[in-house]
Amino acid sequence: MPPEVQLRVVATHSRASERNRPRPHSMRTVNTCRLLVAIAIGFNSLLFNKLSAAETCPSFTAARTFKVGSSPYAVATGDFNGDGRLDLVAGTYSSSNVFVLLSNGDGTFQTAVPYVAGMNPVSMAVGDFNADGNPDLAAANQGSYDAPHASYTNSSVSVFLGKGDGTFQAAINYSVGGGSRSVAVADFNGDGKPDLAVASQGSWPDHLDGGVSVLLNSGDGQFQTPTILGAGIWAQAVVV
Ligand SMILES: [Ca+2]
Ligand SMILES: [Ca+2]
Ligand SMILES: [Ca+2]
Repeated sequence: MPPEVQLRVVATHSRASERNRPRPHSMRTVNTCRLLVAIAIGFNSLLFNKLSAAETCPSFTAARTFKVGSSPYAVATGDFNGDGRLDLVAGTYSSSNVFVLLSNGDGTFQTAVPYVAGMNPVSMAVGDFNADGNPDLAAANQGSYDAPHASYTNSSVSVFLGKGDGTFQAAINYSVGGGSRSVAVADFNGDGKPDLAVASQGSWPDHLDGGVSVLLNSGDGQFQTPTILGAGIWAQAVVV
C-alpha cells in the first residue's frame, strides 16, 4: 500500500536575532510570526489558529488529519458547493488524482473524493473558467518520470469544471511544456475570461521545451493550444 501523506500548518516564532533587527513597526508585527506549511509522510493534517486578543503570535490546536491519496504536493481552497464554507482540494502526485474535501464548517471535512488527473499533479489553482459562478480546478501535472534521464515527459494541465454541488466533471487535459511544476490563473489578454499559465522545467536533454505555457480561455471552460514563452530552463514556479 502506498504511503499516505501529511500536510502540516505550523506557526513559529522568528529567531531572536531577527526580532531584534530594527524595522518599521508594521514590519515587526508581521515578521514576529511565521506560518510554515510542510508536507511529510503520514496523513493530511490541519492545525487551526486560536489567536486571542492578548496574543501577538497565532498558535494552533492539535493537528486534525484527513486522508487523501499518496504524496500530496499541492493544496488549494474554494467554496465548491456554495455553502459559504471553504473547502479543500489536494493534488496527489503518486496516485495522479485530485481529492476534494468538503468542509463541515467546524474545522472538519467530509471524506475526500478523488478525481483522475494527469500524471503526477504538483500544483493546484482555482478559478471560474466557464463563467457559471461555480469554482473550477486546474492541476499542473509534472508528467511521466523518465528515470534514466531524471526528466519528465507527457506533462499536462488538467481542468475540472465544477457542478456547484461540490462535485466536478471529468478532467480535460491539455499538453504543456515538459516537466510542469506550477499553475496560476489570471486574465492575460483582457477579455474577462481567466486564463492559465504553467511553469515547466523542460525535458532531457536540453530542457528547451520548458518555460511558461500560456493557455487562453475560450470562454466555455476550454482552453486554446498553449503558447510557450521561453523563461530559461528549469522554470519552477509562476505567480500572478
Ligand atoms: Ca463549501
Ligand atoms: Ca465554473
Ligand atoms: Ca482571458
